[in-house]
Amino acid sequence: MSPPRNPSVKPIIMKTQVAIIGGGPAGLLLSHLLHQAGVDSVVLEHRSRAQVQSRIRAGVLEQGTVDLLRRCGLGERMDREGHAHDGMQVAWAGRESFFIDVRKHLGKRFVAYGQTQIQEDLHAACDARSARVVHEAMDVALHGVASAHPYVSFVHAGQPQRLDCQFIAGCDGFHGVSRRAIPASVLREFEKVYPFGWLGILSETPPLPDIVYANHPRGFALASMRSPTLSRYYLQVPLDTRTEDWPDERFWNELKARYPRELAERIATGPSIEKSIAPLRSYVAEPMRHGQLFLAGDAAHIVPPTGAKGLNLAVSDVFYLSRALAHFYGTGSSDLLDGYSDMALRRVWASVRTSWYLTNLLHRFPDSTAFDQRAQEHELEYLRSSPAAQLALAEQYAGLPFEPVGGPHTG
Ligand code: FAS
Ligand code: PHB
Repeated sequence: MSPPRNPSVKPIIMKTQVAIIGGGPAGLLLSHLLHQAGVDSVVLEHRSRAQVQSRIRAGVLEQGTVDLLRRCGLGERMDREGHAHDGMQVAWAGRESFFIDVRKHLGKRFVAYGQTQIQEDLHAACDARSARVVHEAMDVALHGVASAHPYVSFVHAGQPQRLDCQFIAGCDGFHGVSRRAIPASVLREFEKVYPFGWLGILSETPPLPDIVYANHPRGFALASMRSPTLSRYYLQVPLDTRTEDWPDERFWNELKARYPRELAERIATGPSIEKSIAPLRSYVAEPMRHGQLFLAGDAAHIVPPTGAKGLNLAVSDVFYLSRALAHFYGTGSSDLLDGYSDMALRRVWASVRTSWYLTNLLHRFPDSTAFDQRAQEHELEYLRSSPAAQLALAEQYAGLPFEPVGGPHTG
């Protein structure tokens, strides 16, 4: 909570072309891309830089994300420390696992490189260009988003401030304030809450060579990594689970129980250095634009992490939005801005569907019937045995190409 304000104190006025709310991956990447296009922005983040940096979240980057980070000069450490994968393993009901070879099917790869590292790289890029990022910006409020002169008010170090701008980018995540600036009469919301969460740990142990998804009668499990010496594992747990009920030994025993023996025996155990629980939900807000306000990333949509899409969707939103804003400032035309929401939502819904499909395929639902169980097993058997089914999943998992300026059908 910000310190009490003196109402007689006049706010300090700042000016920019684009006000960005939120200094997570979406906000800082947008700021970076706009800077490269010669567009000025100011980022308002309500947490400290250290708090933002301390988050442990996503870990898998689609080919499109990898290519974009390289193109905009943010790929050097990712290429040095990231781990490129040709595909992922799926293990189910203790049977031998099978490999979905994304590279064979599509000639694409995906890279395991943590969101934490991306955040560090984005912060370093901000420092290198003396970007205007205000951390601990409190009481952020949007004003006049449907007018020609929108602005953002906030308090920093007890001092009221006002940021005059032409556009506002809402990159402040699911719990941010930007989405709430869209009138309820305009906003359409779509939500699906899953009856379980993921208990995740980070351990300084050598990971399995592949990312391995497991569907087991005891529940879903996932083996991933952050580096050759840093493993990331997840277990499906009931929604009322508490981390304190899961000491490391219990976690490791349960994780091994959900994998086939030949994989379980290769899981290196050790003390956890981070342990947290994330609920699973699908959420989409439409439209992703209202007046001069544009939503990007988790501010507009949430996907269950099963498909490793959340961070990648934030990147594609920001790519489309930065391209549209650069086009406006370069030509005066707002046609790409007018098309932003529809273009971003086409990709959002494709990822929401893929994440929903994988969540239903790989998790055990408390209320599933014997019929549901059989259908799930035969879907898994179809995926194991059908190259066409694997190609369809690989295409979505590796990420569809970003749409060109004219939209999906101008090839
Ligand atoms: P973020 O939430 O990352 O960033 C929003 C920023 O806005 C934050 O820094 C916040 O402090 C700030 N903010 C909020 N309200 C504000 C206000 N009023 N004023 C100013 N600033 C404000 N995705 C995957 O692909 N794989 C995963 O395994 C995975 N695991 C996840 C685990 C958790 C616990 C969570 C919450 C998400 C996970 N995600 C995962 C999704 C995650 O990676 C997001 O997709 C990604 O962080 C999206 O980035 P942003 O849109 O920038 O939102
Ligand atoms: C991760 O490494 O955190 C990760 C990998 C794959 C997923 C989700 C998360 O589907």
